[in-house]
Amino acid sequence: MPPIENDAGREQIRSKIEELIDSHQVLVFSKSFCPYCVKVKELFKELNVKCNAVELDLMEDGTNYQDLLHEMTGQKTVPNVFISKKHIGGCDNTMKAHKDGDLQKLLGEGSKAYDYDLIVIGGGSGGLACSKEAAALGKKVMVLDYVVPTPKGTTWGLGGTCVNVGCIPKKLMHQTALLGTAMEDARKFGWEFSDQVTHNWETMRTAVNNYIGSLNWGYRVSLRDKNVNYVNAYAEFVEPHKIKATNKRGKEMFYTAAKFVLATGERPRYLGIPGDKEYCITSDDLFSLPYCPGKTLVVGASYVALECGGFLAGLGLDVTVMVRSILLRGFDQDMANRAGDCMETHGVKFLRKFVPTKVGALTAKSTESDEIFEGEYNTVLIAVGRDACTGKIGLDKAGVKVNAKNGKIPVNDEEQTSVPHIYAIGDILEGKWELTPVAIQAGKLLARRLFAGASLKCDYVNVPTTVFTPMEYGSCGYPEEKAVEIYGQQNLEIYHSLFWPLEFTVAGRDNNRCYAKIICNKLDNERVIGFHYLGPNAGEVTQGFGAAMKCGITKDQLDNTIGIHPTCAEIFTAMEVTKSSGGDITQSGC
Ligand code: FAD
Ligand code: NA7
Repeated sequence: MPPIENDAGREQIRSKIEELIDSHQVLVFSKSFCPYCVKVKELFKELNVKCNAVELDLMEDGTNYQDLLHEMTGQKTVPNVFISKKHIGGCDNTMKAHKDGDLQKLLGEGSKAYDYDLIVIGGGSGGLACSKEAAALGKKVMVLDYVVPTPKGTTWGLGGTCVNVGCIPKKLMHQTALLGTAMEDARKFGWEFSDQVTHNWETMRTAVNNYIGSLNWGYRVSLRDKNVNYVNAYAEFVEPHKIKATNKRGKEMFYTAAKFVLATGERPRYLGIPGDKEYCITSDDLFSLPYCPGKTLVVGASYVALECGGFLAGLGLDVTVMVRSILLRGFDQDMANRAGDCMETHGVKFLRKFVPTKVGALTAKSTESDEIFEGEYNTVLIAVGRDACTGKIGLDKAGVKVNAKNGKIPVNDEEQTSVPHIYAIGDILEGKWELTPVAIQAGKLLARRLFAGASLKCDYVNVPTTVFTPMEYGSCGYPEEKAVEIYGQQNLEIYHSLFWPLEFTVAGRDNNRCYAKIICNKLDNERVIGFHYLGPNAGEVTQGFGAAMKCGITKDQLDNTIGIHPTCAEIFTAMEVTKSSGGDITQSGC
């Protein structure tokens, strides 16, 4: 790298150095091979203090940085250490400051300059995990959580989407539907009960919401036990290190912190057509709906739509799903269509290639012709995607960059935003999974890196997931289309099989509807790069194979695994038919 040629270049580097110093409690300009630098970094590790090292030898313009540091501090050598914006010096000075107790004082003062070491905005899956972990590491932490009511006025307690209006009520209502199917099966197994079996929406809703209430309370208690200061208020930045918190009575408070984590999640999108906010509900309203939704139109075809449509039909309701284009965009399409077919078998109607144009009396238009559809429904449930809650939290005042197209926040592999002291996790991240365990893992690991000198990053690869449609679909790794795009059809071997769960045989249902598929990379020892399962208990089945894929399981290793009989999961230990062979995949016995 040539020396800096002009004043503009010099000023640019100076301001980068100043920004680094300002935004890190401990900053070490270092060289990766220097033993004195290693010693200093080790010291901070022992002190459990996050040390941010700038390795000058690994930077293209590292020499220029070193020259300017010389100019700014009078010190030419590395390590060149700053704590809470104060220049400490090199290795000897840092060790001496530690011995004299000055270092600890400075570290303390750094955080005392702010009200908190960490403020987390959003008390959902990611925010709660991160704030509790940071507090457990001895940091002073505040978490703010506030639910903006839906257009219908629905609101809920602490814990975010998953607990209140996502995974938890969804899975419990899915279970309610499965019990209905189980009751039908039960007659075939000899259970005798009156023909008059009905479902009571209010009883289910009350039971589910009581359970959610207990979880809300549990979260409050655990925040208190862990010394996290929880504030039920809406937070927005007013300065890079300062937020305004407005509670539901409109009272404003201001708080500052050295670091921030954004975990504000997403909220359902509306259609933007006449009547949508007035007449429609979203998943944010459904789980606490005071009345049974009755004849329902679900608009949208991704997993929230199919899961909700699936369990409503399972409760015996008349359900139609309006699909704009395809089912489960982003998922393996072969699997998505099979899951859709099973929904049809279980009574869900599909209205394909239509989009609504007006609600009240519902009108929709075809995406392919001039055809107009009109229908009457008791409830229209919109599930056409979710928007990141990043537009009204003052990110412009903090300088955080947002993708203007979708409101998502781009971060580096340490969940750091464009502003070094502000981090983001969970559903608001650009290009990452929108799943509770992912938000939790990212939040926990982030706190450990920030406050315990840890280095482990959240691994977003091979994340197992399950769609809880009436026939559940579990997957891990690549969808078939994506695998083909990346590796080429000729380099893949796909093994597949239909199967009939033993439990379904006596019940006499869903013969050869369940399906298993693995995608193997021929260039890499037939390593499994895609796992797909359509059948009962998909979450339970997929979890273990997710662990196996993390360990890099190959087809050979699957073949050498002895199955557990009689189960559904054992199908993966005995997959012989390749898709390319076109061989028969129907199953008739064990
Ligand atoms: P959230 O949990 O959404 O939490 C964000 C919190 O921040 C909310 O409480 C919000 O009100 C609050 N907030 C927002 N702005 C502010 C502000 N300015 N000030 C204060 N508070 C604010 N995931 C799974 O893993 N499995 C499933 O089965 C599953 N099912 C789902 C079903 C449905 C119907 C939906 C909608 C989602 C489902 N998810 C599922 C996804 C899962 O719920 C999310 O991935 C997860 O909740 C994301 O966590 P988060 O911390 O990013 O945000
Ligand atoms: P997704 O995954 O964003 O999918 C949105 C679905 O809605 C998809 O099927 C879209 O069809 C459809 N859509 C979008 N806009 C419209 C309009 N205007 N009319 C009709 N249909 C439309 O949303 P989800 O709510 O299922 O899930 C979002 C996240 O929440 C998910 O990742 C979970 O983590 C929780 P398309 O395929 O684009 O034609």
